[in-house]
Amino acid sequence: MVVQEPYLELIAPWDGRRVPVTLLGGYLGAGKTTVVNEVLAATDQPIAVLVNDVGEVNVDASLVRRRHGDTIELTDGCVCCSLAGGLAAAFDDLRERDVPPDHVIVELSGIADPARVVPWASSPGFSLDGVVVLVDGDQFLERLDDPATADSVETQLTAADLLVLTKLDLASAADVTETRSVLQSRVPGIPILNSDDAVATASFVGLATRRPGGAADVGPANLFDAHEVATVAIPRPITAAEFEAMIDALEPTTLRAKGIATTPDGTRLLAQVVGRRRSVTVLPDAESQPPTNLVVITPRL
Ligand SMILES: Nc1nc2c(ncn2[C@@H]2O[C@H](COP(=O)(O)OP(=O)(O)O)[C@@H](O)[C@H]2O)c(=O)[nH]1
Ligand SMILES: [Mg+2]
Ligand SMILES: [Zn+2]
Repeated sequence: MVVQEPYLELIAPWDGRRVPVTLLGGYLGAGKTTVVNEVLAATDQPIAVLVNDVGEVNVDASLVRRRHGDTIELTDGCVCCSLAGGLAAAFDDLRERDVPPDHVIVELSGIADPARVVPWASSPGFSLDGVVVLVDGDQFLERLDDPATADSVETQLTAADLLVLTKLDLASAADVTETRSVLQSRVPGIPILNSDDAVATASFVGLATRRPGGAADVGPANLFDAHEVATVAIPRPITAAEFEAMIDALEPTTLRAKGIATTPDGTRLLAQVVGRRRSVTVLPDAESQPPTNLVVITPRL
């Protein structure tokens, strides 16, 4: 539906004020939730966060909520394709609030094409502040070389107003240099920041500079088709050794997996898998973290 501007003024809440929306994209495991938490930790402003996880369980939402009350979960589908209605409903909920948040950050699923979500961010009461796409400094080149993932990664780049390199502590200087030069040749003219600089300057929540012509061409929603999302039950309880063995046994082709387990003594363990990097760590505040199933994303063959 095309909404004419005068009509839009009439139905826009908050005295016509429009809340800026940042779309935060980037491939599976690029570091989106980590960056959201860093941004929230750096400000006292009321920021609403919409978190989209494609699995049946939204592990990220609980990891964000741990530090921030104002989190809306969008689970079991991707907001750019199957869950667009859920995203619209989330914006409707925000619009009904008497006091608007200062800013909305949408953590897109790792397989979402941000360009497809742009129209929602400009619905009445909201305006798109910018599309920030994270690039995993540790694994980007590998993902771009892999025919199973190259298209998804490249489509996301095209939608960006700002690119942010993450995981610089894991990447070699040579890889970072090459990643930057590949980005400059694939999507020329899009600024590239390092994640620590971007978070420090809060480039995310005050971007306010849409790239002219950015995210214009929206192709068919097909990134999702290239991925298989499975939910695997984690035995409750499970020992740390058993959980680690379960994570180690995941297929080598696994692109992303995550889940929260509980041990016989009630300790919560968080599994994080991004490609070849796999970790199981103890979650601090056990009480507030219910265990989940394991969400596993692999290429669809
Ligand atoms: N070493 C390192 N690990 C990171 C960094 N950013 C994220 N990670 C880890 O990468 C994994 C995926 O991060 P997450 O923020 O959940 O990525 P998302 O899937 O894009 O939301 C987690 O295990 C994070 O702890 C970073 O800058 N350095
Ligand atoms: Mg996340
Ligand atoms: Zn999608």
